[in-house]
Amino acid sequence: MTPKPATPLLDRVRVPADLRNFSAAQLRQLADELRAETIDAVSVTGGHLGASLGVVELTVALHHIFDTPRDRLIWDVGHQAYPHKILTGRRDRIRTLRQGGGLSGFTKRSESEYDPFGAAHSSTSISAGLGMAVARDLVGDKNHVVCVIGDGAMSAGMAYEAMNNAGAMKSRLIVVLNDNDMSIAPPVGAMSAYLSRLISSRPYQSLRHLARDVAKRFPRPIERAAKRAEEFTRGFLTGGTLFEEMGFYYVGPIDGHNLDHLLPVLRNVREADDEKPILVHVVTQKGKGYAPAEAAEDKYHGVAKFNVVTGEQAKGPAGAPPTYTRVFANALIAEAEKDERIVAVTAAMPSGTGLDLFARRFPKRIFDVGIAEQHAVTFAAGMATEGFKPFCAIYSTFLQRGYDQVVHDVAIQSLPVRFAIDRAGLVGADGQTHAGSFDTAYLGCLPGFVLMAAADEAELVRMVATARAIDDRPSAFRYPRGEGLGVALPETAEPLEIGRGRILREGGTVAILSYGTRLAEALKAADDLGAHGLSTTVADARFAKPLDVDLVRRLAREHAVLITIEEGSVGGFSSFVLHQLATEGLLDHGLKVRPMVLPDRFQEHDTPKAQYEEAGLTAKHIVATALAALGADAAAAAMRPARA
Ligand SMILES: Cc1ncc(C[n+]2csc(CCOP(=O)(O)OP(=O)(O)O)c2C)c(N)n1
Repeated sequence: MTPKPATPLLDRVRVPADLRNFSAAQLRQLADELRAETIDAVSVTGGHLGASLGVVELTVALHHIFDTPRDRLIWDVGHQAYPHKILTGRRDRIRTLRQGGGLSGFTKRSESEYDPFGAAHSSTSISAGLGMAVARDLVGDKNHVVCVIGDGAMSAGMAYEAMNNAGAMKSRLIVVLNDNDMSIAPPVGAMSAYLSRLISSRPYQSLRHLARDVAKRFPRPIERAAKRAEEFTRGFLTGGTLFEEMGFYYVGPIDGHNLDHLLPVLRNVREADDEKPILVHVVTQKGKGYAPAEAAEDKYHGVAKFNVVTGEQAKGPAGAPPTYTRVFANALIAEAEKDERIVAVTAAMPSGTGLDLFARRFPKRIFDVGIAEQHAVTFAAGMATEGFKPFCAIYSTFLQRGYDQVVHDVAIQSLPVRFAIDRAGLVGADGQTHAGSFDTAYLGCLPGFVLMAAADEAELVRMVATARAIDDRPSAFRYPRGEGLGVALPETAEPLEIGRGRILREGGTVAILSYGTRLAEALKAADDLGAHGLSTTVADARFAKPLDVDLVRRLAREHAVLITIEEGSVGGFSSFVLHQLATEGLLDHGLKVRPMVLPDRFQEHDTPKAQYEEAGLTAKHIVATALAALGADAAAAAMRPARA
């Protein structure tokens, strides 16, 4: 074990007020200690290390200059907020990050008054900050609002909507653009290219220039500025940036690891009382100060537990089955070999969705559109109108952002966009904000959609083939985070018959109709119920839409209890089954239907196992549901022969 780093100054900081009187030299040392503490903590918990290391100095500077929590500090995404958490009263729990019962991996209002806005999905900070600034103005308060947003997050529409609005408002707002020239993967798009040009055309300004530049712009320190202006060379050019055209004062670029630059600039920005938003362009390095992170291709965006000395990350068990993500990617590549009209679309998640593998094989047929799910969906719709077969791979949780585009641009026009919905269901350590709970509900209500859920990785392969074949309407298939079950994959992927489920086990009393990943638990439950003498049918619906109504009818007519189970919210598969049963009058004759869905609350982060337990979606819960439905007497009677 590596000895824990000595942290004499950090030990003195319980809340940011404790560092406000530190000298510049002390702040520099504090930053070093904070970096060491962050590395040490994340080596134990895993998490978003790279982004946090890139903002260590910025975090120290912001809390030194601004009066948090009265001044509002909003971290976009919130994945870079570990140093912020350490400085804001949460150091004692920092080694519980992302663990059950521990700190969230993102900012969260319920966790601390220093987190004025919760996040995890990107590009919300300027909107939220502007709302706070305008609210402040309405009540006549004077506090500052500071939003820190990454260059990757700047690729999303929301950021522009907010800047467009902010630039036209007479409200004081400070936006710190944390430009590390990285998203999770290298950033894409014209804005990214623009920022690179901006940086290369404006070398870091000297401290004297920065001070003058800032002073010159803001009326409040106008006298000082006037005095200073004489000290500086004439003809210094400022302005003309895109941000200025949008109504912001632009300050920068500034070396975000140099406190000697950050502190005076932020101090000046704080003093400016102009009724106008300010954008401070700060250049940082993702993974800064930890060699393995700096050297990693993704700058250690998200890591497992790791050895601090070697940087080696903990690996999963050897010989583990491939992840669903990888199975999807390989299946899509196989389909694309056969069909040159297949193209793939990702919204800044090439590695997360497995499409980096597709990109290696078909570099011209993959489109990374940036963190821009709305655009990704409509872009895919546009390609579909031209006869291409777009597979739009987006996590369930992030597709929420593109919902109107799914409805208006894809579904109403019945365009054959294929949605590959990764991370469907509970996701473990990333918690509430990343859980893929709602896609079946929010897509299932749309006319014409074909919806599938994979029960295992072999099913996923077939669903990719099925989606390719569906060329007259939109389709989606959902699959979970993590590894498959280890089942053999089909040599050739046969498309499924649309709207047909399958029966895996025939029984008499109880029917379990599973949609997606809980099928293995349903089979286990059937074994257990068998041991109780209850003969159980297990079926895999495969499709939520169109629903296999023949299968539903049969299960309803031939069993006393029908349990549906899915890894999704109410309003999804079970609701469609219940709707069908009610419509056909199949509930009128004593059938006991028990829908098992995710609980009607946002579940906290934890291990997946603990989350399933809490959700009540395990074999044990299915058995208990069946027995309770049958009633104590019936269940006891059913159990008797098993014991005899
Ligand atoms: C709407 C949405 N889509 C995708 C993601 C996944 N995601 C998390 S962080 C990240 C990259 C953010 O890049 P940047 O803003 O530059 O911050 P950095 O990690 O470089 O500090 C992405 C794509 C997300 N959080 N939200």
